[in-house]
Parts: sequence; C-alpha cells; structure tokens
Amino acid sequence: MRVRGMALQLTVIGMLVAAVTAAPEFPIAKPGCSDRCGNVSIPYPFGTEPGCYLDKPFLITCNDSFNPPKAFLTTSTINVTEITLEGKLHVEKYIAKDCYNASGRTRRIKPTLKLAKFIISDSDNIFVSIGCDTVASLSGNLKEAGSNETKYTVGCMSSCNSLKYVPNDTCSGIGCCQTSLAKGVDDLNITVTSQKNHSGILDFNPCSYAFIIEEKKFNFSRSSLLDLENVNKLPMVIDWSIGNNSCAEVKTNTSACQGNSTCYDPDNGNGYLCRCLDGYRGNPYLPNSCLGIFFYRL
Ligand SMILES: *[C@@H]1O[C@H](CO)[C@@H](O)[C@H](O)[C@H]1NC(C)=O
Ligand SMILES: *[C@@H]1O[C@H](CO)[C@@H](O)[C@H](O)[C@H]1NC(C)=O
Ligand SMILES: *[C@@H]1O[C@H](CO)[C@@H](O)[C@H](O)[C@H]1NC(C)=O
Ligand SMILES: *[C@@H]1O[C@H](CO)[C@@H](O)[C@H](O)[C@H]1NC(C)=O
Ligand SMILES: *[C@@H]1O[C@H](CO)[C@@H](O)[C@H](O)[C@H]1NC(C)=O
Ligand SMILES: *[C@@H]1O[C@H](CO)[C@@H](O)[C@H](O)[C@H]1NC(C)=O
Ligand SMILES: *[C@@H]1O[C@H](CO)[C@@H](O)[C@H](O)[C@H]1NC(C)=O
Ligand SMILES: *[C@@H]1O[C@H](CO)[C@@H](O)[C@H](O)[C@H]1NC(C)=O
Ligand SMILES: *[C@@H]1O[C@H](CO)[C@@H](O)[C@H](O)[C@H]1NC(C)=O
Ligand SMILES: *[C@@H]1O[C@H](CO)[C@@H](O)[C@H](O)[C@H]1NC(C)=O
Ligand SMILES: *[C@@H]1O[C@H](CO)[C@@H](O)[C@H](O)[C@H]1NC(C)=O
Ligand SMILES: CC(=O)N[C@H]1CO[C@H](CO)[C@@H](O)[C@@H]1O
Repeated sequence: MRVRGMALQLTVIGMLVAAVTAAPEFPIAKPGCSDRCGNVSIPYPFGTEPGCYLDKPFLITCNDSFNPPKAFLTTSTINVTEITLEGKLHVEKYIAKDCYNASGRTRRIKPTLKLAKFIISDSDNIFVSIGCDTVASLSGNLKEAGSNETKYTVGCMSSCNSLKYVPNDTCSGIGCCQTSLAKGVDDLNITVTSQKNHSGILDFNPCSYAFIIEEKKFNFSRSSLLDLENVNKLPMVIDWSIGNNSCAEVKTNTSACQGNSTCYDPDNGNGYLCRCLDGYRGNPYLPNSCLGIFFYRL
C-alpha cells in the first residue's frame, strides 16, 4: 500500500514538473509589452520598449532587419541569445585572431568588451587560447564594491611544431591553454599574437586564437587549430543584477522584489536579485506574478 502511494505521489510530481517546464505559463513581461525578440524571450526587468524595462541597462534593442529579429544588449553590438530570471545573460562574442599565410599576416582581430553595468560571469566562463605559435593575454578591469577599479592581466603561451604533440580532445597546455576568470570583470581586452608568423605549421594551424567561452560549451580537438579560422563568435555568459546595492542595503520596501518573492545577493558583482518563494512560480520582478504552483492547473 505504502509503495503504491509513493508511486502515485511520484507520478503527480512528474506531471507537475512536466507541466511547469513545458511552457512559460505565467506572463514574463509587463502588460502590453513585447516578451520576445525573434527567438529570444525577454523577461522583465528587461524590455524592448520605453516603459517596458526597469532602467537603462535593461534595454534590449530588437533589430527587425534580421530574420528572425536579433536582440542586442542596450544599444551595443552584443548579441543576446538567452535571458534567464536567475541573473544570466547569454551572449555571442567575437574571438581574437591573428592569422597568417606564406606571405605574412592576413587578418588580425582584437575584440574589446565594455559592459556599462553587468559583469562577466567567472563561474560560467573560461579564458582559452589556441594555437601552436601563440601568445595570448586578457587584461580586464575589476569592479569591486566600495573600491576603485583595478586592472588584472592573465596570459597563456603555447608553441608546438607538429600536430602529433597536441593531445586530441583535451586542452592540455600544448596547442590549447585555459584559465579561469577573476570575479568582477566588466571591461576587457583580449590580444593574441604569434612569434614566428606560424611558419612551418601553416598547414595545420594558420592562426592564433583567444576567447572567453561558456565552459559547458567548450570542446577542443586537434581540428580546432584549423577550423576556428572560420568561426567568428562564441557563446559567453554575463551576470546581471539590479541596482548597485545589496539586499541588506536596499530597504525591503524599495527593492524591486514583488509579493511572494525574496531578495538575494548575486555571487558576482553588486546589486541584488529576486526569486519567488519556495513553492511559488512566476516573474518575481512583476507584481502579483509569483503564485503558488497549485495555481497552475495540470
Ligand atoms: C528561431 O526561429 C525560427 C523561426 O522564427 C525557427 O525556424 C528556428 O528554428 C529558431 N531557432 C532556434 C535556435 O530556436
Ligand atoms: C539593424 O541592423 C542593421 C543591419 O546590421 C543596421 O543597419 C541597423 O542600423 C540596425 N537597426 C537598429 C535599430 O539598430
Ligand atoms: C547573433 O547570434 C546568433 C545565434 O548564435 C548568430 O546566429 C548570429 O550570427 C549573431 N548575430 C550577429 C549580428 O552577431
Ligand atoms: C596571402 O593572403 C593574401 C591576402 O589575404 C593574398 O593576397 C596572398 O596571395 C596570400 N599568399 C599566399 C602565399 O597564399
Ligand atoms: C612576419 O610577417 C611580417 C609581415 O606580415 C614580417 O614583417 C615579419 O618579419 C615576419 N616575422 C617573421 C619572424 O617571419
Ligand atoms: C582596452 O583597450 C582600450 C583601448 O585600447 C583602453 O582604453 C582600455 O583601457 C583597455 N581596457 C583594459 C581593461 O585594459
Ligand atoms: C579611489 O580613487 C580616488 C581618486 O583617485 C582616491 O581619492 C580614493 O582614495 C580611492 N579609493 C579607494 C578605496 O582606493
Ligand atoms: C579528435 O577528436 C575528434 C572529436 O572527438 C574526432 O572527431 C577526431 O577523429 C579525433 N582525431 C584524432 C586524430 O584522433
Ligand atoms: C549605480 O551606480 C552608477 C555609477 O555609480 C550610477 O550611474 C547608476 O545610476 C546607479 N544605479 C542605480 C540604480 O542606483
Ligand atoms: C514597508 O511598508 C509597510 C506598509 O506600507 C510598512 O508598514 C513598513 O513599516 C515599511 N517598512 C520599511 C522598512 O520601510
Ligand atoms: C501570493 O500567492 C498567493 C497564492 O498563490 C496569491 O493568492 C497572492 O495573490 C500572491 N500575492 C502576491 C502579492 O502576488
Ligand atoms: C571552441 C570550439 O571548438 N567549439 C566547437 C565545439 O563543437 C561544435 C560542434 O562540433 C563547433 O561548432 C564549435 O565551434
């Protein structure tokens, strides 16, 4: 009997989970506001039109001249692919390259990224450089609460004259090097250069590459040394939060967290985030949105 009861309970929970993950069953945008741009859902505090977003950093520019339309962070060229209510913004970022052929340099790209308000996620991303004649560096500004910005630099160097020394499928330091990021980076430059113009290795590695990438989406194989020449952008994660003050500093009544929700401090950067109380679901930044999960009919 008890076993039967438990099995039934499990089924009910299974159905609930299915019902909850199947569709966004609660409104995610303010009434009268658009909640998508092409394939990207836009939950408040983000929004695409005046009156639809919390304040300037949360503006998403939706460009309809693309099909499907593309979402950009504020008025920048930073391409947004996903926004989560848990404080993550998934974007696409250019990779740094220094490319050669037998006559010399053919192409050099040095991307910079300056975020007005948000922070590059140190828990989701890594810094990677790839190449067999490669010196890469990342220099960034660290923003810490209550102090001035400080600069930090990390570098990676790798050199290999034959593909056979490059382990396949692991970023081992030979032909591929990776490091973690510091907390609080909001502004960075990535540079990559070669020392010998890739001479003698042009057939399997014509370019040096460096980039920040979402760790989960990173895969290295020997063919990356060649194939990345044709890849321009890779996915990266940005941490967003509201305002400049922590939950403790924001008075309960002035925080943007609405009914049936609670305030919490992000792991990275200033500001605060909101979350529906346990057993409630909705957009905690919208009034009357966090409702008990039994409100949602199976
Ligand atoms: C994006 O939307 C288009 C139609 O608007 C659809 O064909 C395509 O599969 C979608 N892509 C993704 C990755 O969801
Ligand atoms: C949309 O993208 C096109 C092509 O890149 C560009 O010319 C145009 O200025 C963009 N429009 C807006 C509103 O950003
Ligand atoms: C934006 O990201 C999408 C999805 O990855 C990509 O297909 C597209 O080329 C990017 N657009 C621009 C303008 O960078
Ligand atoms: C190298 O590339 C340049 C332009 O990208 C081209 O003009 C030149 O012919 C190339 N040299 C060789 C040896 O392929
Ligand atoms: C690399 O190529 C540049 C021209 O692109 C040339 O000035 C330089 O001398 C070359 N260096 C080496 C080590 O071959
Ligand atoms: C990045 O480069 C720009 C222009 O070269 C410079 O003004 C800025 O201070 C650099 N930022 C960092 C974090 O090094
Ligand atoms: C920040 O910089 C300003 C001016 O450069 C200086 O007066 C102040 O003491 C610095 N604050 C900290 C916390 O280092
Ligand atoms: C390296 O790994 C890739 C991806 O797993 C695989 O497709 C390829 O065959 C491997 N190459 C060698 C030389 O083992
Ligand atoms: C946060 O601080 C920045 C710069 O100090 C300021 O421009 C901005 O208005 C502040 N934002 C809020 C919501 O207080
Ligand atoms: C918040 O608002 C409620 C009702 O308006 C009031 O009773 C309470 O004292 C306020 N709390 C603070 C910390 O301002
Ligand atoms: C809190 O949740 C309850 C139960 O779902 C709902 O009746 C109530 O309106 C919610 N309150 C707010 C302020 O959203
Ligand atoms: C960084 C990198 O090499 N990413 C590659 C991982 O694999 C996918 C699909 O195989 C490629 O599209 C990426 O470029």
